[in-house]
Amino acid sequence: MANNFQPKPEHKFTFGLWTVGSSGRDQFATNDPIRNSLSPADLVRLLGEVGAYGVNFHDNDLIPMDATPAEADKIKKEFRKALDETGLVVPMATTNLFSAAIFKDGAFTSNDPKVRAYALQKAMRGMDLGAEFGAKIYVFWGGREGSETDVAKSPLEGLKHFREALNFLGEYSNSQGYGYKFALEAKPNEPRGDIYLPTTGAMLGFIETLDHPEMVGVNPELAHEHMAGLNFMHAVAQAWDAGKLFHIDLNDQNYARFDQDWRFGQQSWKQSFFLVKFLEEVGYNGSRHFDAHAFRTEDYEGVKDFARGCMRSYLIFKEKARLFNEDKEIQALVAESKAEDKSMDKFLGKFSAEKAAELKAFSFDRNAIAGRGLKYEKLDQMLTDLMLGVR
Ligand code: GLT
Ligand code: MN
Ligand code: MN
Repeated sequence: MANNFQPKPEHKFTFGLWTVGSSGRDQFATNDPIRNSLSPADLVRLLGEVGAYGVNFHDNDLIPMDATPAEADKIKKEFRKALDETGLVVPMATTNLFSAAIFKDGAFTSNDPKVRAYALQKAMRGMDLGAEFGAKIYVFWGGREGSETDVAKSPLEGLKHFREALNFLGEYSNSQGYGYKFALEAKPNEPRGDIYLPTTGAMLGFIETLDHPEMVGVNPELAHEHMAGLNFMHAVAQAWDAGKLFHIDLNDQNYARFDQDWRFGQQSWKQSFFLVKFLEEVGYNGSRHFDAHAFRTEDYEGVKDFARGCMRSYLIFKEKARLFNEDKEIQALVAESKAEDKSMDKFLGKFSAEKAAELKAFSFDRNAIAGRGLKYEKLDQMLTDLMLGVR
């Protein structure tokens, strides 16, 4: 039977409450929302209907900031009921450390110790809430951790404070027995002029300076690396290589724009193909989280189209990757381009003094090696043909 690209729980497709719950409001709009807010429980039902596996949330996506304890209890009960009804799970939770006015100049990296302490308090409470619903991954996206001007804020101090906060919260997680893995999400700018630790690569370097680097990894987002003009799959590969790919935010984005958070697969077909191929080949086993929004042209039927589209595109790329790997002509060219040649084995790999001496004495035909065509043009066009359905 033809692949019908239906999402199944084993695909681990998840969405944030803030993604399908987006009202379509933007900076240029009047206050009237395009889509009326749905309750967290109704958003879970919507996700159940389209076939998602899980739902993630910020503390305040679930419980509004000023809710009374009684209101919070009611929301939690309804949310739990919707999870039970639909079978959805909550693999990840996070704290909103960017919307409230108090975070105007940062949360963990604010110069103001009261703000830093408040941010820690909010993060601990958010971790309690996530743990209540079984979350095992805790994301930190520091949207306000940065500056527009460096006149009075030091990036060095910022890093020190960010490190202190993560060390504190790591100990908190352990002291409560939550067993969280932290996933740090980078973004180069927006809402700040510059955000500290702007790329996944920067995060990976920073993690090694923490007290418990083993519990901290990354949550790379396609749109954020594309904003920085980078190759997302390469960033993800580096995270994987470091054993740090704890979570991933899939969406889409034109290069060199502000954060667009589009439906996965909308724009960057080829990059997304290589990404999915990579994730499937290495056996990434975490959530495929869609951190994206439906266009503001849409009603809730359009939101469902958006969510289904994210998952469908992922499964199409996965199928195309399978076809790419099973295509004999393509694979013959891939093998040819790699120029497998055992004769160099004696020179490569681990250092030894003999190896080095022998290699230094060896004579290479540099022009002959350089003159070999690699057939990437042919292969790449074959991929285009495959993607566009004419192969
Ligand atoms: C916000 C941001 C995302 C982050 C979310 C987690 S919130 O929508 O744009 O990239 O992943 O805090
Ligand atoms: Mn984004
Ligand atoms: Mn994100």
